[in-house]
Amino acid sequence: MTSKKRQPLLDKHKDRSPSVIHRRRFIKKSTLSAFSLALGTKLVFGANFPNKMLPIGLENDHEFFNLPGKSPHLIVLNNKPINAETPSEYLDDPLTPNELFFVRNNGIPPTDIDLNQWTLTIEGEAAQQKKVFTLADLKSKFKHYTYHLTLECGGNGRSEFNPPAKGNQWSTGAVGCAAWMGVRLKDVLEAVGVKSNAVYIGYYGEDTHLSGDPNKVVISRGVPISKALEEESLIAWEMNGTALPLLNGYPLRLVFGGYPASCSGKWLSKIVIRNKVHDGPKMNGQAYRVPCSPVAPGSKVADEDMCIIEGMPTKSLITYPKSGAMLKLNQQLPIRGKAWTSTKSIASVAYSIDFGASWQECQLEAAKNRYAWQSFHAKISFPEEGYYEVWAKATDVLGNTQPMLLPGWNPKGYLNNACHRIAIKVLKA
Ligand SMILES: Nc1nc2c(c(=O)[nH]1)N[C@H]1C(S)=C(S)[C@@H](COP(=O)(O)O)O[C@H]1N2
Ligand SMILES: [Mo]
Repeated sequence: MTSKKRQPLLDKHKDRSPSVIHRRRFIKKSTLSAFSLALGTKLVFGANFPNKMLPIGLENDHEFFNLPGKSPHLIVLNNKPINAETPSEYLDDPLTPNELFFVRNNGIPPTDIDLNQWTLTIEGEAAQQKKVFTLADLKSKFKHYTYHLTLECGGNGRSEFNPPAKGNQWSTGAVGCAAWMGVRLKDVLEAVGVKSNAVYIGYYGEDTHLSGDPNKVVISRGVPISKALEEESLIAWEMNGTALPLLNGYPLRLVFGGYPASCSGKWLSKIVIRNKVHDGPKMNGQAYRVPCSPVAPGSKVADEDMCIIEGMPTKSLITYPKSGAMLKLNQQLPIRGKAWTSTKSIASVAYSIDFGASWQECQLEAAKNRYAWQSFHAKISFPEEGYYEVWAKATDVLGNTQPMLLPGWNPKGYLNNACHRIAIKVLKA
């Protein structure tokens, strides 16, 4: 395992003070000139630069690593289990290609998969009956649907937490949007029969626990029955027109746009319809939960004060250019990106080149369907040569927007929807 982890921005300062995320102070002149020296150029709008942050022009590049069926451009954070994220500049396509789609495994994917033997069992206290479907049954008995659905790991952006949160140190790339094809979960559940006391569904997959113990369940999460019955909630076997990659759940998985991707069970073999909140591994304790009320950074929070994450927050990512791009003062910089929300849709995306002192609107495209990400773009002119950062901020139709710095600290490092930023150097014309 030779992949180098990306340096979290805030950790470099080893400053554990909670004031870091609550207050912005102006940075010192001496710090400013040190930054300018290291960058080899002037930090324009440096006076607006948030205290305790490092210009991203000073970040290190990552090394490449190879995964089966995956692009060498993915950044591998761990290879047992496999966890790999997509650099922001590789999320520029309207739909994320399969080989660039992030991977978040908690265990070991199944091997020797026989499509003729694969079955999906539906059962549970709130199921009218137990039913077993073959893949052929699912494909022939139900109508097929395709939706563009954004999947984002609940821990995406964890690397910016301070104090740090344990777990994969995702930077910005545990997200992607693909065209998923399969059958509606709703149609399958209704064919089995959902009792009126149904509260939740839970999934089981065919991956193996890291311990190798065949009786240990790797992860078994789920969603409220209302989410399960939404039109866009799929049992999918195709991603962007071809079979799911093995690492993304081949041959069958759940896909719930808008919810933490941990709900979208891979290598799917069983769904339980529960008469209470599902209680499989990683539904309880601290996993995929955040404090029910905000806590001070670094707090210990009792399990009973933690609440299950449901909708993911409104967020955006700049996907072009790559951070560190250079241009001349007489040129305009085209920028592009994606914005997504678990509410209805994104209403606007704005960019700033002066650390949030002022914002300009981007052009925004409509979503293909609910939970699909939306593309945005703009053309930027810069007032003088030097170092800049371009920041992007999305706002959804309900008015939910993104904070510039890490929002509510939580023990496991979930739900970071802080604005994304890229470094730009403007040279003499
Ligand atoms: N069976 C199974 N399903 C799983 C997981 C897993 O480890 N095993 N990981 C979950 C988590 S935490 C995430 S973020 C998503 C990642 O989906 P992807 O690897 O296709 O990007 O799958 C979810 N479904
Ligand atoms: Mo996840």
